[in-house]
Amino acid sequence: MKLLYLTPLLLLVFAPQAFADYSEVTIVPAAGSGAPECEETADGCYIPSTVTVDVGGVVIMSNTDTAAHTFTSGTAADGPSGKFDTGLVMAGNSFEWSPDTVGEYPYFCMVHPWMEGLIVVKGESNGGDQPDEQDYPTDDNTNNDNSEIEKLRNEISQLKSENTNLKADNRKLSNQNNQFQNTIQDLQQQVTDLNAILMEQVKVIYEWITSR
Ligand SMILES: [Cu+2]
Repeated sequence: MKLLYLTPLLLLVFAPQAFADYSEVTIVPAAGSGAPECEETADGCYIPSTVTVDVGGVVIMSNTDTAAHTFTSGTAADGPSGKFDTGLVMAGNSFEWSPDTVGEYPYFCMVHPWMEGLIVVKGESNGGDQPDEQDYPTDDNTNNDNSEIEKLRNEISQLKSENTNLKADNRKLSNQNNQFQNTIQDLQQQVTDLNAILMEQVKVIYEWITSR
């Protein structure tokens, strides 16, 4: 039954991973895209030519090509849209853009206008891909939790038996204490008796002395 209560917590913990697919994407220019014809290929001039990322995710624009390129939002036909612009990215350098608005953002290269790509930004709460079954806790996770609970149960029963032992010890000590107290009372009684006898003798001796 307790597992049923744990399940919503587990979902909360694991839910963010459900969106991990789109939290970070990397775009690179196709090798040799400084010259036209990449636009004729299936891969396009930016690879991948269409990427999907969540709002708040990160798009890494990495220039792995030998030529300098830009990643500029907008289209070659209409010009820059102003959403993002890497400026000229030299070979080996990169640029990060974190989208904060859902939408489709075409982009192009200012130097090589045949280079065009598309970034699709999705919201996490609506429009985002539904998390896959695999993104929820798997049987393995559940088993881990079960073994965790089993461990705790064992610890609890160990502590309980320890507690029982301690209680038994406590009772023994308490009995011993009672016995000691009885012994003390007996001894005190004996002392009192001896005192009485002593006083009686003192009286007898005193009477004997004064009678002489
Ligand atoms: Cu370019």
